[in-house]
Amino acid sequence: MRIDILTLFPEMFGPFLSTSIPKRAAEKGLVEYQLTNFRDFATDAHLSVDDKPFGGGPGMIMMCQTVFDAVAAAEMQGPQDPHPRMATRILLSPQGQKFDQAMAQQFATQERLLLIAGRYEGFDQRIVEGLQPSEVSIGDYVLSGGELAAMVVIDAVVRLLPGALGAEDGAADETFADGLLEHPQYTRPREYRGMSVPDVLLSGNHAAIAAWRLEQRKKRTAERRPDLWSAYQDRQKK
Ligand code: 6GU
Repeated sequence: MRIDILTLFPEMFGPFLSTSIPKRAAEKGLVEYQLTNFRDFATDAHLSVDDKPFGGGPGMIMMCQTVFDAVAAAEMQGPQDPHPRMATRILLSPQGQKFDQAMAQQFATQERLLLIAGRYEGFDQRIVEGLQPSEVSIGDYVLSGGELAAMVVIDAVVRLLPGALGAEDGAADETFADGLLEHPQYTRPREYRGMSVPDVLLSGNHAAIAAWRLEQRKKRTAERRPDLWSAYQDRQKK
């Protein structure tokens, strides 16, 4: 997979892409990252990438030309094969569809992703019309820009690429793969400040452990996430 990231702040991505699983996936050749700065495509003396909204209002709007040119330049780069020239384009925006595990799984099947992270009050609507990206939000709160959202999407996607997770990282059948939250986990010591590890986990009885864990997952999901719990129950009925 090739992932292009378009941003005004490429320096935000350095530590993220060179740490842990995103880094190891690149080292294993599963993914290649390419950063592009919109500013490099500015054409005026001030290197403008934004302008005031028509009709008035607060804040500044990402303008068309730098974004269209940056996308065209990024998609021209990179090997044609196996990467198709046009990427699956993702524009990070609070107006987007809410990101979830199913979306991460769909993106993980693509050869080429291109993430557009903006600052300011948003994008000129003709960017959305002209580039036809998937508009993605990571939740109902306001960030100062799309960069953190882009990192969230990249992290969730890259760990799904076959071979990205070592055995010690656990498999992809964790929370949300089957729609239940995770069960509680314990490690040494067996007792800490008067708190003990549940006996069943020390029993060596694998069937009993699996049954306990499933019960815990259901209990947690029912208590904490009624939305996930009803969806799970609906699926069990089918
Ligand atoms: Cl994708 N961008 C911004 N600026 N804020 C957000 C977001 C994205 N998702 C949630 N909040």
